[in-house]
Amino acid sequence: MTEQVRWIKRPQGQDAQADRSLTDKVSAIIERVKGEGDSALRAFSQQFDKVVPEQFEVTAQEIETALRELDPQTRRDSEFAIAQVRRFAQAQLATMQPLEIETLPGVHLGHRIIPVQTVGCYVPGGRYPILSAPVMSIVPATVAGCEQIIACLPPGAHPAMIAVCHLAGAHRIFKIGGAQAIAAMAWGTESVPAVDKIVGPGNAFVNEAKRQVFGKVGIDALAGPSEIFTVADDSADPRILAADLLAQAEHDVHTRVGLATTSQAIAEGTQREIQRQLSSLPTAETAGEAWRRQGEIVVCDTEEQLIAFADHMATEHLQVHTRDPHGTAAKIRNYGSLFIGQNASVVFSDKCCGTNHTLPTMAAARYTGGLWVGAYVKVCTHQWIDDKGIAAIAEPAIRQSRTEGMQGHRRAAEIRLRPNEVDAITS
Ligand code: HSO
Ligand code: ZN
Repeated sequence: MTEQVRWIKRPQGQDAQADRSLTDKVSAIIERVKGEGDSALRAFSQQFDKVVPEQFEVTAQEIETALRELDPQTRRDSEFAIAQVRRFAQAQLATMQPLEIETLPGVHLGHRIIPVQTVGCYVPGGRYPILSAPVMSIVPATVAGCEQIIACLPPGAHPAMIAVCHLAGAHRIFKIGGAQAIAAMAWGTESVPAVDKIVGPGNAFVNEAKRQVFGKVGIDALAGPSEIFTVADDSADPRILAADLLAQAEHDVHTRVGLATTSQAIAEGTQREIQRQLSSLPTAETAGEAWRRQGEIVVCDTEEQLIAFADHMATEHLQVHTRDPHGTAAKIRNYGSLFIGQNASVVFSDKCCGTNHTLPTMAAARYTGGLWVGAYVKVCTHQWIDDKGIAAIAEPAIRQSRTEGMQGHRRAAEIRLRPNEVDAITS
């Protein structure tokens, strides 16, 4: 694929290999929290956050203060985002229906949609106090009907983040950050209840901790740095392409931003626009470095090549700026979320249009979509079989068990077929 295209700007290549010692550092943190509970949390809080909260759980009083200090317009904007995310999650949940079906005479199969009982939402600190982050992990949990939703955020997080965790519907909020927060939610401590599933993005420590506790608890996904890719034809506007690429580039110097276009003029125009816009962007230090390291622009000959390139990238956010964006979009299969047409900027999903902004990165879009209400429920099957059904399925089950040498299984099936001969079959 990549041989067929012309590169206007290539990324510098993947960032340096992950720090191998990270695995060991994180497993040491998890083991200590698992063994020592709150006292380990206090030690790690001191070590990493340089502060030890008097108590880890945010009190009702603190929530009240955070709400009082929240700027009223900021509160309304967060409530708007919460309402949109809730509305879309409710509609998505409505597509998940229980099922009852008789697949053979007397063989009744089905499934139920059951909420995960307890979820832990990790809310990252980081460069910006991203108020939509708690909305994206907490609101779908409330829609799914999870009984207990807890949120953990670093002790240094802005109080507005606490206020939004509360507004989004968290039942309990804890001032614990990093790998120690993940360990606490996975194993439980004196203060923190153990949860069934942990969701939400975080830094490299948080990610590695989620990887290590997977199995003890469920996790949503492993989040890497943000990514944006746009496919465009000659109808696109380089000023808008550049603005969207730089918007995501300001997240982090590791953000991966790219453009594939069938137009040489759009490619060159976008490159010029990026430099022009960087000169006045207040976050240019980060965005410019991300562009320098990871930015890429390629020119393709045909729309088919554009589509193949997009599928190859399997990017977190994929924007489509072509004359027939719906037609182009329909042909693409690998993306975390798709932004169809010039109006659909990633920023709207990032903040408030209602789709979830927690999306697969690092080409995970080949095998999964993003965080959604479905991640907070389990689709659990059941079956019931009446006498007619036994006639349909017992013989194949008995033969299969015998073939496999599983005589216990053979008996269990056979006593259903000949209930009057239970003693004989089982001796
Ligand atoms: N683009 C980020 C989410 C976000 N950006 C929120 C700004 N606010 C997720 O990839
Ligand atoms: Zn963003």
